[in-house]
Amino acid sequence: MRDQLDERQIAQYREQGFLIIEGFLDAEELADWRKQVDEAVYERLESRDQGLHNQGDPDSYYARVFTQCLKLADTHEGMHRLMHDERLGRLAGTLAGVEGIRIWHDQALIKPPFGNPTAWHLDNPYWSFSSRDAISLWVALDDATQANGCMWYLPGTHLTARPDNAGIAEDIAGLFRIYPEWRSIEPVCAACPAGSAVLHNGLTAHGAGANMTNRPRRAMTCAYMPDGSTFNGIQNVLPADYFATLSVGDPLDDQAVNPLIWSKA
Ligand SMILES: O=C(O)CCC(=O)C(=O)O
Ligand SMILES: [Fe+2]
Repeated sequence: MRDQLDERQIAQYREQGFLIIEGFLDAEELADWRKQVDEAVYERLESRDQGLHNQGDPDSYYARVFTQCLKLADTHEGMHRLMHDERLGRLAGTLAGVEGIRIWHDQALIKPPFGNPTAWHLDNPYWSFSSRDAISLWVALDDATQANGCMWYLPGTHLTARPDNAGIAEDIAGLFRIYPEWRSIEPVCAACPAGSAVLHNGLTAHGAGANMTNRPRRAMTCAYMPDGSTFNGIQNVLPADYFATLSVGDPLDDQAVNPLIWSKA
């Protein structure tokens, strides 16, 4: 795993709000990630539990943006091993410049053959904590190309983003009605070979194109919360029984729900 960062990469991440690391996984690691993700996604979609995936109505527009399976580390041993790797936490924490990293949620995002584009959006405003230092890891399990729906970023938007967001809806450009000043920023394509990692700040505007090919575009992602983050009142993926115990301002430090996978100290 190419998890060592140099100063240039850290500076680039802080300035642009995203960073591509090609060759992040070696061939053996990539084969392992593909196997665990394929298995965990298959299991999740087969299970009777309709929560934590978006394929309830597989013909809906959103189900055709990607097959989304959340929190696979909670139900699949191989995914638990991959997602709890301290090296991922250190990488995310070093880029974000924070003292500790907790998992917010992992999610497999598989854009199906001929899949819809992923509308421009921000991530952090969906979540149950508000932080300018949230960070996500997006690992390409297939070559991510302009043909099959690679990620695109609006560099620097993490510095001016507000809590306002647009949903991942049919209107790919809804975000630009909220942030018209971002229309003049040139989008950057994050095409990358399988095994690459792309990291982005939870407030960096991003989206992905349609999949024009007849093969899936698989990605495994994990969203991270800086240790010390507090509850903002939004439920998002918090379990209902835990959510019911929380008041705004409480630290989100439950090890079972948001495991600390790396700490600087
Ligand atoms: O994979 C995609 O199409 C979108 C990914 C995304 O929005 C994310 O990882 O935050
Ligand atoms: Fe996103």
